Amino acid sequence: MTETETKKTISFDDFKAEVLNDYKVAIVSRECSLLGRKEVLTGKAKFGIFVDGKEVPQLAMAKAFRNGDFRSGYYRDQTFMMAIGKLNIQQFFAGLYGHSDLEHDPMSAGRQMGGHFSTHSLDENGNWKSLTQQKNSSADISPTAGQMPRLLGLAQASKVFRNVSGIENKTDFSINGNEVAWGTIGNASTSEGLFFETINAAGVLQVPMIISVWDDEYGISVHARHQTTKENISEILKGFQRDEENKGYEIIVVKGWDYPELISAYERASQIAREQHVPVLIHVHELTQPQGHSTSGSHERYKDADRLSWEAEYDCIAQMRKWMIENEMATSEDLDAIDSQAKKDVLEAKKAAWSAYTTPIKEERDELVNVLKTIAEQSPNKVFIDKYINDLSGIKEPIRKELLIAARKVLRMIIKEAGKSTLSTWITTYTEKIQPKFSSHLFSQSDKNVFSVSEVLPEYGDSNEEVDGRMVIRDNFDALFSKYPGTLVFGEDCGHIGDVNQGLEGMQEKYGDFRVCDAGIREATILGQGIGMAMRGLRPIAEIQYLDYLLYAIQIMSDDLATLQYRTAGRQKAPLIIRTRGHRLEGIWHSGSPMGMIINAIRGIHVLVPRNMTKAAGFYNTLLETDEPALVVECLNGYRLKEKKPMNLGEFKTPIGVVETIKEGTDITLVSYGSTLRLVEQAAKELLEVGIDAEIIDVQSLLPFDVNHDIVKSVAKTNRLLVIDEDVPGGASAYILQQILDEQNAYRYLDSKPETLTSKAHRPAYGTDGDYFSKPSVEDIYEKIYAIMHEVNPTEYPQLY
Ligand SMILES: Cc1ncc(C[n+]2csc(CCOP(=O)(O)OP(=O)(O)O)c2C)c(N)n1
Ligand SMILES: [Mg+2]
Repeated sequence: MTETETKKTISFDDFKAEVLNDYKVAIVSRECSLLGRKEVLTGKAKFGIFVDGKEVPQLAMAKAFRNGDFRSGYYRDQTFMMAIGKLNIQQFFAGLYGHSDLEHDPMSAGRQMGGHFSTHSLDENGNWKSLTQQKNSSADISPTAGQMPRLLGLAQASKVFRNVSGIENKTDFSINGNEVAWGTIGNASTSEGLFFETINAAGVLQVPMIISVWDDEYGISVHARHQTTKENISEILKGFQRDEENKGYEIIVVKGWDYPELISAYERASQIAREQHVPVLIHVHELTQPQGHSTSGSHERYKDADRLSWEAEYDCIAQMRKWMIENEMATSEDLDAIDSQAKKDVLEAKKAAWSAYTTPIKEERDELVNVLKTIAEQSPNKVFIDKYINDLSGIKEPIRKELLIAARKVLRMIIKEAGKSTLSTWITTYTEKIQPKFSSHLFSQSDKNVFSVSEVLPEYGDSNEEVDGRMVIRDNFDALFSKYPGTLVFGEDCGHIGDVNQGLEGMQEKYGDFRVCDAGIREATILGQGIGMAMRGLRPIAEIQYLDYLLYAIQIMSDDLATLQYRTAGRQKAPLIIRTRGHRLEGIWHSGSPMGMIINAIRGIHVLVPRNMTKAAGFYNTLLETDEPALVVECLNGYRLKEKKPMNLGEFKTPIGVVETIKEGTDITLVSYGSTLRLVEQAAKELLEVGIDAEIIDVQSLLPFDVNHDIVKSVAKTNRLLVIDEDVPGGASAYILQQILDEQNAYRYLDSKPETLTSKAHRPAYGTDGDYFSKPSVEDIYEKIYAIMHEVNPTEYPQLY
């Protein structure tokens, strides 16, 4: 053999080995899908959704995927995760069973149904790992196309890292912006608005993003003819194709069963995105679903015989196998051997996963049975307790719910017996141990959480000069941008003109348009940009121009950002700041204050409602020292109000979760926040004239709420409580009341009925009269308080009406 021939043989052998290995991954993954379905149908797992029919393109994607890259995909990507080495068979089954231990189900510790994938960006203490040393997958969410906005941000981070200098710890997050963000989405899910919004935004931003559309012609039972114009997503997106004159996308179409074509398509896509920062769409069509959509239902109900037989023939693994044999990569016998080995491996790992899942619970059951036996021995209720013992002991594979039901039911029977304290201790100890498995990490548990930052008061010089509030915000941002090079802000009108209220005036000139930039009108993907970039170590501030338009983004805030720490059991974070402005100003869409809706939709994100720009600036200063996401609502009518400008810009800090008493008083506690506070202050002043002395508390932070329970201390003094809020009746005021009465037990100190004063149930009408007749006015507040005091002392405060 000549030297070249030897080289050729070696490289052919290497290639062959790689192909065989790929085949093995595909087969193992397929076997997992088949056995996974059985596990659900036999009742061991609750729900299954698998990759079968889409294995081969995922092998190709995995080959092009490098360390530092990120995936933002959906529930079909099990083969990909296996191919990049981030999901093994046992973990696959642990996820299917819902094993609530991160060691076993590293994807979500059993919090997400199987098929929702992730990797660990954080160590057990919540600190960043070096993301450039590993392959990364952002944690999946179930809402179709919900992965798209985040994908945009993950890709944009590379662009920022390549173009902005001075970012700290940069190499842990990026090597010169060479990382690609890989999206996957089902064909039917491309019907969602979020898909089109993201496609457009990435084309504008020119970011290294590669979207694979796994096209199997269906979305559950609904055929492409109901989903996509021309039934062809790449065809209708052709206008996005870049050309000599215009930037745009590279669009690639490839058959999902053509292994060699897939490999070259993915290599090409990777190169284009990685080197040129050009987004790529890969339309992978002719894919199948051998077992149908999920374990709920069968596809024979909606696919005809022709389709089913085409699917059998064009099953991507069957085609890969055929290609391997035709090209002498392997004989049919070789492949059969791989198949049968895979079956054995999967079965074994499945058993191990089941045993790991059930063993600790069985041990806990045995422990409880022993406790119950001891109690039964001394109890007049022995026969009844024995029944519980027998039932519990007879459960072959118990779950924790069954343990607690038995224990809690028995506790009721022995409430007056000696064994009671043993059992109640067992129940509380057990619950304390188990509850965190289901409830931890809604917020950061690291040492950088919001409670780790102490208050720093603003410092003022000798001058009493006051400036427009927007200047306090602007100059504070200036200080922050120079202090933290990884900080960037983007939103509608944020860049060139420095936001609609000039709070960012001059910042783009100073810090460049990668850090202070305009965005298209597309709130959901502005949010997504923020989430993705925050997940890659940057400190984005996503600006939503008006609070009223946050609704476009709230789905992503609720489904993605708010759940991120929780759904990864603390292994991913996105410390994103969302800046917006709201509360009363003018008209139906520039005066809303739907805070009740917001706080209830986004538990997992802090919600801060500063009454002026100094307080707002202080929140930004605090947040940038923490690792948590938060929404800051600036007062829309506060930018032109005068405030003294602090000297320690960028340094003073408003504490989070702490209320502030802004006027002391003895007769009634008034609780409010934001723009309404100014009216409350005015009403309180006028009430002093008739001898009513109210105490005013600024909530400042709706989530978390008054962690020191200061409001109840005030109520203990005044014995009366009124919550004033410009949200709808039963909105944020109901939440505030629940916190004060229920959490803080303020009912014990009340001598009058606790009340709320809110806006009308409709949206606020336009104009000054519209505001007066829609939102609480100074007179409304005055009279409400007066009426409460009238009831207390009718002689002193005769009825007004
Ligand atoms: C917003 C939203 N609506 C509905 C669903 C229920 N759902 C789950 S998967 C699915 C079909 C998705 O089809 P496709 O995008 O083609 O992906 P495939 O399952 O075919 O891979 C639907 C309607 C959902 N998860 N999210
Ligand atoms: Mg589909």
